[in-house]
Amino acid sequence: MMLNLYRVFAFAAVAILAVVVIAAFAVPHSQASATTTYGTLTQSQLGSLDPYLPGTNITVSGNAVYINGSATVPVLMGPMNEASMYSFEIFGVVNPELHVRAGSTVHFLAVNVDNDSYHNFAISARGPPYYYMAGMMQGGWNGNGFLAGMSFLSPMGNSIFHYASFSYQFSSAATLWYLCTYPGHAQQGMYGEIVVS
Ligand SMILES: [Cu+2]
Repeated sequence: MMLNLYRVFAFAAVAILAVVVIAAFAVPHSQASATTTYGTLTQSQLGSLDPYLPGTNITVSGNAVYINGSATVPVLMGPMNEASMYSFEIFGVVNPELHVRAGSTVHFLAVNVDNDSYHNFAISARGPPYYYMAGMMQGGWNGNGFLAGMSFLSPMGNSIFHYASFSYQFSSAATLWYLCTYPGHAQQGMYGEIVVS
């Protein structure tokens, strides 16, 4: 009898553990790749990426960028040629609306082109208004509310640009947001909408 009771407890413990593990890996709406990779680019490497030229499955119209299937999307952070340092530039559009076809896997390559500020690029289900500590309000870039992201990237210097990249699958219809979580930046307007349909 005691033995059976132990078996019941053991089974219950394993079942609870399984539920906890599954819950920990469950991500609403979408699924991010396991890793964000980091590195640097020279000026000529950045130029050869041609971050202004829409590639496969990309069309640009007005202030919207349409991602019509799996694609590579370079994201310039803090472009010096724009009016505000609190901006992203994607295929020449400042803080564009990203319209993503559901099911697409997007490879984001975020490059800090600002010469005097840290930036990052995170994806969140939580929209504006954002507070000064936009990252803290969601528990850090990989905490609750964030679906994908990266550490802060150093400003460019000596023609060396810091980048981070990750792939993200937009698996089903959703309204999401991208933002910079460096203190004050999203609050100042460094964000944009992602419409998955
Ligand atoms: Cu920023």
